Amino acid sequence: MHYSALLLAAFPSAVLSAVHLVDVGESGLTFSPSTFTAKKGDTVVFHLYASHDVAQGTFDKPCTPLSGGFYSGPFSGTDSGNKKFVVNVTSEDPVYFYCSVGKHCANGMVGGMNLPTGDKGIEAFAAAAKSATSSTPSGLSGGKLETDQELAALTASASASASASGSASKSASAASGSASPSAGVSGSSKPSGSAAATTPAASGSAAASAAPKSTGAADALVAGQGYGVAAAMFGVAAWFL
Ligand SMILES: [Cu+2]
Repeated sequence: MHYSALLLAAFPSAVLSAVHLVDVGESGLTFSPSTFTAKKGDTVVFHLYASHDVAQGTFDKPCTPLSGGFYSGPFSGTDSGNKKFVVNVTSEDPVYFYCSVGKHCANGMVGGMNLPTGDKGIEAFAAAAKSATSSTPSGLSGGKLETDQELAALTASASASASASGSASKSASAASGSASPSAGVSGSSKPSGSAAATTPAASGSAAASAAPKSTGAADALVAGQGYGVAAAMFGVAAWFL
């Protein structure tokens, strides 16, 4: 079960964007989930486990990085796996990704977002990867590494600037519209506060969800919208991990 799907089910009316959590190598050579559907404006959080990484590839060259695509950087550069690689979804085109470590890709450590079924689907991608040699991108790109603490701070700042400006979903759509649609994702990860908190009390409860307890989050989800909700949701989702 996808945490974001869980949250969407719990708060259907308030949620306009979602956070998709993907475990990278938590139990063997897998992305979990290996495929998922995401909408423009959503956020993908790759939770890295030792000693894996995640790189955006292409169907035609399964274990080779896509030029301009995302890469988490090597696991050794991610604070012993405490960090999470956060990627913004800027189009709904198919995105293929793989682990660039050793022969993980050839051995099935591949995944995808918004993949079609059939001959460009995940099974076909994994099959094509079997005979491929992995190459690793040169360095982190297309997203940001965040600790849990940074993600919590991000949630709090989103709610704070939302209550200061009062205008909201505009900046979320502007941010997601500015990225290259071909890569499907962008590296501009820090949301500059786009929640439309309706009352000062609402921003207070959003900030509460950043703390390691989840009780205040429901109020924040109801009161907010747009990216602020995604950020508030992240506070909740992170807590489940
Ligand atoms: Cu791996």
